[in-house]
Amino acid sequence: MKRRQFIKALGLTGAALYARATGAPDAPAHAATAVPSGSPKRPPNIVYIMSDELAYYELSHMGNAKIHTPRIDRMAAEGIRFTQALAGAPVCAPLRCTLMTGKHTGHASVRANDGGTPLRAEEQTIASILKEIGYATGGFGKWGCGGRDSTGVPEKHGFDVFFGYYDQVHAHSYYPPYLIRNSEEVPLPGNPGGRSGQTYSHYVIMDEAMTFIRANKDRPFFCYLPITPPHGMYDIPANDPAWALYRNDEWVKDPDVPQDAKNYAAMVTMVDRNVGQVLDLLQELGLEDNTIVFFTGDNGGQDRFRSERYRRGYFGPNVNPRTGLAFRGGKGSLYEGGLRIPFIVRWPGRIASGRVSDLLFYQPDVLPTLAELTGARPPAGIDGLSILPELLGPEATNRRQQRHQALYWEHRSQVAVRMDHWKAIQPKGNAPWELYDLNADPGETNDVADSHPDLVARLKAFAGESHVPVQPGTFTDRTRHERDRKAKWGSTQPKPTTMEPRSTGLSRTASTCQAEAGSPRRG
Ligand SMILES: [Ca+2]
Repeated sequence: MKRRQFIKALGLTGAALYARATGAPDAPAHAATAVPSGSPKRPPNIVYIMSDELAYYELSHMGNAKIHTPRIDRMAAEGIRFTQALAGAPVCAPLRCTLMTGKHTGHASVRANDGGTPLRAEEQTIASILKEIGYATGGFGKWGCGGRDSTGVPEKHGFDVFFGYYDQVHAHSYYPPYLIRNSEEVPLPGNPGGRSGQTYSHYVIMDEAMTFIRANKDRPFFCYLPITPPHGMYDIPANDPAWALYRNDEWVKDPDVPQDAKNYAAMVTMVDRNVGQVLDLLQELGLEDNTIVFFTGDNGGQDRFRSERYRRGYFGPNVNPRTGLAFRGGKGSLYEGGLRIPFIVRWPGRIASGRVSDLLFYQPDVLPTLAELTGARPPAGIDGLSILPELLGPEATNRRQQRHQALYWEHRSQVAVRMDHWKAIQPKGNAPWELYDLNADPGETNDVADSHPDLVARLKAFAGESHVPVQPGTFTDRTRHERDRKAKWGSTQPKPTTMEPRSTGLSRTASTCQAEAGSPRRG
């Protein structure tokens, strides 16, 4: 009997075998279907890179003519790219909650985007279920599911280590006086907060992530990278290698283009380099074939750097550069512009290269996917569905891909339901429900609710069943959380009324200091 058949016969996943070998808790019997083809020496490592705000059409392979993303383009060519991956919420904190817990926003404990609302103490996360079966678990970047001294801190939700920002307002600055590691402050030398300093926080965060991967190369690990670039403030060092890719670009030399827009593009290219660093490290360590790597955005794109000429933003985050077709809305909206995200997965030998999938799914589906992949036990009562059959193929998973009956979102006074190609949305409280056929009308311009009253009634009923009143976690003391929020501008300094633009080494003429960058939308 081949090893693969043997594993199947035992009904064990690689993680279960690993767990038995190490004395970690056994994987549950229900999780017996997910043995990837081949014979893994151990359950796969998982790297989940989530770039804050990077939009669906801001990648070169999606046709963006201004932004350079060679490594992400290559990753997409080597793996699978999804065209209908959706955020679980249109802003940072709630979507992180849906991602971590597998619940949609009608059940999530974090629905406010205030930066510190916590998960409840008993809630399980991707990290906690993987830790149970012996994974090393590390998070690096922006948490957003509970400030310090709350029930939501990452080290109480399965992370061996979480390094970066707990609070989203803290995360607006790349030069804060400190970052956080497992609720303790780690000083960053020479940083006053705001838009300049001596220690660029993102470099430190990426270094920690790479160190984590190296340190855990001999055991299964989950490396969660909810990195903050290109979220504003739009700052990147003048000597970052990303600028080299823009040296010959005419638009970067144009003094009429806001400096922040140039910085934004360079930040995306820095993220692109980071993706390459991770993939190169996995190759160097011989882990490529046993590591599944995700690269994704967090919420839908915001139409940044708008002008008379660029009404949907300078980089057109929600506009298909090849067709001109635009998603309606953007970050913060439950129209497609707020939800559509890039989503690429690469796993050499397990995921066929060059695939493009139109599977409709959203961030709550990631937890059950990783549970099925590893044999971890998903919590009861989640809303997500595993997409592992779509990723690995039905033969590797012994089952066909299930589809959602419907997907659900709520955000502030907006509510939306997606069923196959139909999208019902109530854009604000007490407004009439609208209905769009996304196959015929991906831009959501033609409300057909009046023609389909029965369908609207069904989707409204689904929305009604999907919502329960929010129950967030709690703080024992908000002092340190409030300190983190002030650290955006330095822990002792008041918020300045004007800002100095940062130079980039390429153009010193544009001094636009946009209100958007000064007080970025939360999350
Ligand atoms: Ca975001």
